[in-house]
Amino acid sequence: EWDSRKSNFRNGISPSNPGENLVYRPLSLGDFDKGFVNLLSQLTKVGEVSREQFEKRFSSMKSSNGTYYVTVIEDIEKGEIIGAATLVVEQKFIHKCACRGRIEDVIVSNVYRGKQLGKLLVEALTLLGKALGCYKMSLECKEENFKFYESFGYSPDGQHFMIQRF
Ligand code: 16G
Repeated sequence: EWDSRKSNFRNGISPSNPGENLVYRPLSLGDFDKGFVNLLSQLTKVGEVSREQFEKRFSSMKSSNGTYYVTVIEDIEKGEIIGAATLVVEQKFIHKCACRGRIEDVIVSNVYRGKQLGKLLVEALTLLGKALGCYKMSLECKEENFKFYESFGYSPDGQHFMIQRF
């Protein structure tokens, strides 16, 4: 749906044309067998995720209409998921019951780095969030990635994330 929207991609790369043998699309059920979960383990600890758990989470996300936009890049020659990123649209009461967009779990397989795919994922989801009417977009990242995200219009806002792990 967002493919057709006006975008500002450069270098010939776009959501509808992510590169040779590559397709950018929403996550689908079959992606369990295409290494989606495995790819996420390049981002953080994933642990054991069974097919059943994956399918349950997939349909739960899908049924919470308009909240989760999990997108993937597939290498169709290999039948492998090599990139992924998620837009979460969080509903608020503030800002006249607006929504806040969060970019989460951005990962490109290390074999496919340097092909502007991270840029593609982040730009596409940022445009999608904007098109969906989010009043702001945010993401968490390491300081070393600030430059990368700044190139898409993100900037530190003086607030710092505080976390508690369980
Ligand atoms: C990064 C990710 C975040 C992900 C977290 C996992 C981006 C922009 N940020 O902060 O979405 O959930 O790493 O790390 O992709 P954790 O396992 O330590 O929570």
